[in-house]
Amino acid sequence: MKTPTLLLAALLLLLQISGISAASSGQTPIGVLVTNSVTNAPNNTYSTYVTYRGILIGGLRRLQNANTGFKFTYIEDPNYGPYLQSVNGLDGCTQERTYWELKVRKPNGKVIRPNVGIGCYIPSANDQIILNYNKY
Ligand code: B12
Repeated sequence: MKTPTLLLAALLLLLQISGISAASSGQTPIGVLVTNSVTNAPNNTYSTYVTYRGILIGGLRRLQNANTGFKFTYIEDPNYGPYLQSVNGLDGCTQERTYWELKVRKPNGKVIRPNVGIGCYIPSANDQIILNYNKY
């Protein structure tokens, strides 16, 4: 092999190794944005991560444990798993028909509304998780 070819091969190997270690280091960074469509209270933003292919609730727990001021509670639903009940002390309420809606702003800017909850959603790198207090 000629020197430039060797250099290119070495570079490709290095990139592959760093890619593998990024995946197995198990840190998928995500943002968390807390919004309120009912009272228009100020937004709060946080950063955390989920482990490789980890579920959202793991990242929310990590954020809570890091004492960033973020806190949440959930109720275990027998069929669908964890139902997000409160964020930062504000509870969803059946009588008032309020709940914490889960949305995600993808890195391309598109906002989706996952058809699963915090126990099933697997964030992608640089997802912005939107927890929005809303009415139904
Ligand atoms: C009504 C309803 C809601 C209402 C429930 C409030 C209420 N008091 O009625 C509201 C609007 C709050 C709601 C919210 C959400 N929902 Co919903 N909901 C339904 C729906 C249409 C009917 C449920 C029902 O009343 N069943 C009859 C009663 C008698 O049975 P039940 O077991 O007591 O029902 C309770 C659970 O279903 C629970 N619940 C409702 N949605 C969800 C979602 C999750 C993740 C969990 C853990 C529990 C849960 O609330 C019901 C009332 O207490 C179902 C679809 C369907 N046709 O079944 C979707 C459904 C259950 N919801 C779904 C989803 C994805 C959500 C959201 C995550 C959407 C979002 N992206 O924000 C959020 C939950 C976010 C959170 N806070 O964790 C999915 C769950 C799929 C899954 N495998 O996780 C379903 C199946 C619809 C779908 N897209 O396929 N939902």
